[in-house]
Amino acid sequence: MEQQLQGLKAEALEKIAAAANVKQLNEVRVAYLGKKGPITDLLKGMGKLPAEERPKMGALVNVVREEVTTELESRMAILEEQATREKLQKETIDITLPGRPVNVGNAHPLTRVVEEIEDLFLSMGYEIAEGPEVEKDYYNFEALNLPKGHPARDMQDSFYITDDVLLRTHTSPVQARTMIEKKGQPFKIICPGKVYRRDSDDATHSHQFTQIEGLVVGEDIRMSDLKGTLSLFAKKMFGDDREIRLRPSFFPFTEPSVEMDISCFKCGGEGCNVCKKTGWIEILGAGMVHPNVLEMAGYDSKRLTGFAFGMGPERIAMLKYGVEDIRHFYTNDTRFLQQFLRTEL
Ligand code: FA5
Repeated sequence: MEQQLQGLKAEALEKIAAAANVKQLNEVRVAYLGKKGPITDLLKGMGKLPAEERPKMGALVNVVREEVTTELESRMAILEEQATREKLQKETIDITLPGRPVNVGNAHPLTRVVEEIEDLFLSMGYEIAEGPEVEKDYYNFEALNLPKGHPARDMQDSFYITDDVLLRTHTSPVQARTMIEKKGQPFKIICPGKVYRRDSDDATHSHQFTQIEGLVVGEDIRMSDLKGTLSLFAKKMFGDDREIRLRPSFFPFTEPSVEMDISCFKCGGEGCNVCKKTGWIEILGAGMVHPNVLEMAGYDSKRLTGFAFGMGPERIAMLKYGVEDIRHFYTNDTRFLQQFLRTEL
């Protein structure tokens, strides 16, 4: 039996040395040391030996088993290291390969313009107000001094839902809503939002677009306050060199009413294709709040006055970034939108 044991040991050690990889070595382990292996068999067969031989043989089997195990473990360490090395070699990264571009989302250019304008007015103590896009005729027109049948309604043809409900044609209804909510108290708000008109779509007109309304009501609010505020706005959006010009205009809800132009940022006022050779670009409508509008919303127009303005961020974004067609903002063409990823706006 001792001879058989030594034979087994030699055989096992030979196979361990010959194992070329972890898998083969594990097969050797199972074959020689496993429950059904020959060494276990020998241990099981000990019962058949004479009692005096058992301790000697038992010790011998254990020594052989330990020797085989130790040899197996050290071979295993070598093979495992070899396997890791081979794997690493196979997995080397070619750092000269160009990386795959990752698509990074970004705020829409219109959102950026609106947020920039919001930031400016928030820094001057304005609050941001909101109003419904599906609006009552009363707030969209009547409360703004545009009774039914008023000819100025034609300038803002609307989408009617019923005779008295429509998609708002401008953000000005938020003027009336806010005044009613503020119950005769002074305040400063801007209101960005979507508006709708039955305009035919072209390069500068859309049936749905964005507006930002501004309204300040308080004691002793004057036209010079409006002019100063708008001048600051123009410089912030278009650069310190910009001048503004107020031209007389007409809105039923403001008196006097003006339209504001900025000096052309491309030619500086000399005349070019952007400003249609006039040196000026129209930006927004504004004026002093009409006393009727104040009174209808419960304000004492003798004590408090106000100014209001309404602008189209699309037009501002078009001027700021040189976008030649308003429809680019709505078609979600990534080739258009991606230009705003790369540019530091
Ligand atoms: C108004 O809507 C007034 N509510 C503005 C106002 C507010 C005046 C407060 C006085 C006091 P207007 O119709 O001009 O005014 O429109 C204002 C701006 O909206 C325009 O200067 C333009 O920038 C933009 N706009 C008007 N129609 C369209 C359109 N179809 N597509 C894109 N932008 C438009």
